[in-house]
Amino acid sequence: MDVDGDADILASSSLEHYVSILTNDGDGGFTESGRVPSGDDTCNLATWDFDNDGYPDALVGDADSNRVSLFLNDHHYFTSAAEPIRVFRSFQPNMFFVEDVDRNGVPDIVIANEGAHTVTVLIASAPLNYGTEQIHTYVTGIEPEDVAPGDLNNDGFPDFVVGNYVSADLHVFINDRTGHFDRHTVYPAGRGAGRATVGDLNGDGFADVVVANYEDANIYLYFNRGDGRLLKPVRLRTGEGPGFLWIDDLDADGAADILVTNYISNDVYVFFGRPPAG
Ligand SMILES: [Ca+2]
Ligand SMILES: [Ca+2]
Ligand SMILES: [Ca+2]
Ligand SMILES: [Ca+2]
Repeated sequence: MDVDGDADILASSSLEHYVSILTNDGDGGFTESGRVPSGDDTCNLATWDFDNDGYPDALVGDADSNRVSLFLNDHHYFTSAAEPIRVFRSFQPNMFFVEDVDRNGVPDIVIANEGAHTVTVLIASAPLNYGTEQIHTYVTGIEPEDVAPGDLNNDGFPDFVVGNYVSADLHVFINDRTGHFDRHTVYPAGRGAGRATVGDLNGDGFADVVVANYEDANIYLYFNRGDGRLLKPVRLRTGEGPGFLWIDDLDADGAADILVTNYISNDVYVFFGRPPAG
């Protein structure tokens, strides 16, 4: 948030109606240095430098007021940025991400509308210019909870995956290289399929997908066939209520690992990948 090279944090407080900006002191400590107004039910936030001034800006979703709001960084930790400069309508927004989906050099926004069973793709023609003619809506499964980007077919254009909680499936939307996503494939998932994330689990250069099945207490690993299509999933048991997922090489042995946060059993599982032979 203050472009000093250290990782900063945005922490949301639904009860207090703001999102705290916690800046890294450089020695592992964090100081609250700003607050972005939010709503009654902050669902997600994302940062990106939308106006190219070198300072990350904040996109804040509020499921209660059905809005996703864009706040510009005023270089003083948002202290004077009380009003969003753009508000995007949604119906119970859940997760969203920022990515340049049409590769025109300008960031676009993709929002999962949990209450509308759709995903909205907002394409900007120029910085901050999200025109109404460039809003595209795609039907998902029932209650899309998460939407996550990744290039599934290695064509250089971001695709995205959607975890649908009630229909218990995974939708994979492939980019047609113009930022449109008219093609999608549905894969069965478990009960309460919610959080989904994309990463290369087996190091073959193709992005794989992990879905957390909240009510089944497991995760599904879908390996990429090498053409953007996914294989039948591998199941791994987790704690109760798996939610947040993270793919990274946590033990630095060259193989991707999976971290899962279990909301009901209140613990964290880490599945370590097998390092490449030799
Ligand atoms: Ca900025
Ligand atoms: Ca773009
Ligand atoms: Ca792609
Ligand atoms: Ca792979």
